[in-house]
Amino acid sequence: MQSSLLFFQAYQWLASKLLLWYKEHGISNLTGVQGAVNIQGEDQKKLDVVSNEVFSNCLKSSGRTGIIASEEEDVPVAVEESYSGNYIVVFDPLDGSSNIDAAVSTGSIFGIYSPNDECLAEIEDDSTLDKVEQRCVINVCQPGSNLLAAGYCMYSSSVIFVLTIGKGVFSFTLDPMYGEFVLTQESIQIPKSGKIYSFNEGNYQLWDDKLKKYIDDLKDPGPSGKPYSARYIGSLVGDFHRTLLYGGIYGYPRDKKSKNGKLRLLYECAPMSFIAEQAGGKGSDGHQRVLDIKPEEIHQRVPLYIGSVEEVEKLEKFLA
Ligand code: P6P
Repeated sequence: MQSSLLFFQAYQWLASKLLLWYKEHGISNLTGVQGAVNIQGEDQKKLDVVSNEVFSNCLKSSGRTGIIASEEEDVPVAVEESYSGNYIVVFDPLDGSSNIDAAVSTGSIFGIYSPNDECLAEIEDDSTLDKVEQRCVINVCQPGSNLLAAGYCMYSSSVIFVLTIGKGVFSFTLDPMYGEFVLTQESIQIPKSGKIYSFNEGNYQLWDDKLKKYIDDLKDPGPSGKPYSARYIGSLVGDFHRTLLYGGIYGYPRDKKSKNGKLRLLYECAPMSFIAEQAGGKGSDGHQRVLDIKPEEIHQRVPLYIGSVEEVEKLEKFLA
């Protein structure tokens, strides 16, 4: 998959730069806020802007990408005709960027949707898409039927690139000595269960009673005498990667303030759910597969519960 390989290159460049910036971030003047607010209403960090430009430029020059939709852009952008390909690529260039100034794990997430000629034929090149054009992008970006590839890159104690193209989940680790990603895990399988839950319990009072009962149940030591352990980094990529390897469940529920939760369907929940399912796990909004959700708009938010199949199914029983 050409576009996935392009992500390797983008990640390679970005990861090596991030590693350098992380090491020198105090003097590279790349921490802190950019002074702008994105469409999500979040303060844009300087590295949010830099990483968005890196991925956008890499994808635009690939010759394989027709449209890009980024968490950092208000609307999707069509690639200029002379460089344009067909794939629609959605991405969150730097998720968890509020952690940057504390040098805590962050990551980039992407999904690649299959080409749709009639949709692309409608779209003017190198322009931000108008409402009609956005509608055709939404019609193409059906996670359950059209998501061809998904992956993320985690920038942490090591830089790890995780990818699926629908034939299992593979991870690659950046070897800083050579500046290359090397295959480190093949056909990753999420443990069927795991006694780790990853929720921001600061929102507990805002959750509905069924969810509160579920969380309370996890804390009950029960006959084993051992309750679940709580782990929460506040970075989806870091929390998901731990769940992928150790098992358990990550959740970002809806609450009284955020009726659909916080995470975005197209470039966070759907790619992560595709990876989870490819690894034998599950991604749900509490009632249905995330991959069965029909998107209504580019930055649509949905509740997300993802991880070990037995843990997600246990959660779904409490919410039924
Ligand atoms: P909260 C980061 O902003 C993010 O989108 C995810 O990476 C992370 O899991 C979540 O939001 C953290 O949100 O409300 O717990 O700070």
